[in-house]
Amino acid sequence: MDKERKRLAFVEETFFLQLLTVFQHLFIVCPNSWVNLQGSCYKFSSNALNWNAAKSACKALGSDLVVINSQTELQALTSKVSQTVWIGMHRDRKDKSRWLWVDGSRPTYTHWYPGEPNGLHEECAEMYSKVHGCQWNDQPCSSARLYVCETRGIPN
Ligand code: MMA
Ligand code: CA
Repeated sequence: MDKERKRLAFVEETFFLQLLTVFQHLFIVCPNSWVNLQGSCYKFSSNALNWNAAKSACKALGSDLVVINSQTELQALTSKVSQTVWIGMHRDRKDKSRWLWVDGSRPTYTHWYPGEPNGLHEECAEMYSKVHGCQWNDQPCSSARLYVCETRGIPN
């Protein structure tokens, strides 16, 4: 009986956590001029900067360049991206054939444009606009681009 009670408690907890995941955007508040998408807050810049300056600009706002973890997240962003933007992915300085997100994680989900990445001297990743399916390109970090910052929301 005790075993059954524990099983039910587990089912209940799992169900509750899933509900929370689905509705977390309702419990998250984003700062003014940030967009709330599925529990994260995104800011679409109106100025173009090189990749490092873009990263610093996000840091100054208490965020970082966007980390895109899934197709779901990419699809949520798609309608907002009308020009090419920097995203928070760069080549690993220790092994230029590998990529890293700004949070230190290795990309699992990627969305490269056909034929990309194609340049070992193109060490930063940009995301093309929605008309190009928001696919990604490796690009010299010195290029000036709009950028997208991401931060976790403040619990409501
Ligand atoms: C540019 C540059 C590259 C990209 C190609 C695609 C000419 O170089 O943006 O990173 O791979 O275009 O044609
Ligand atoms: Ca490229």
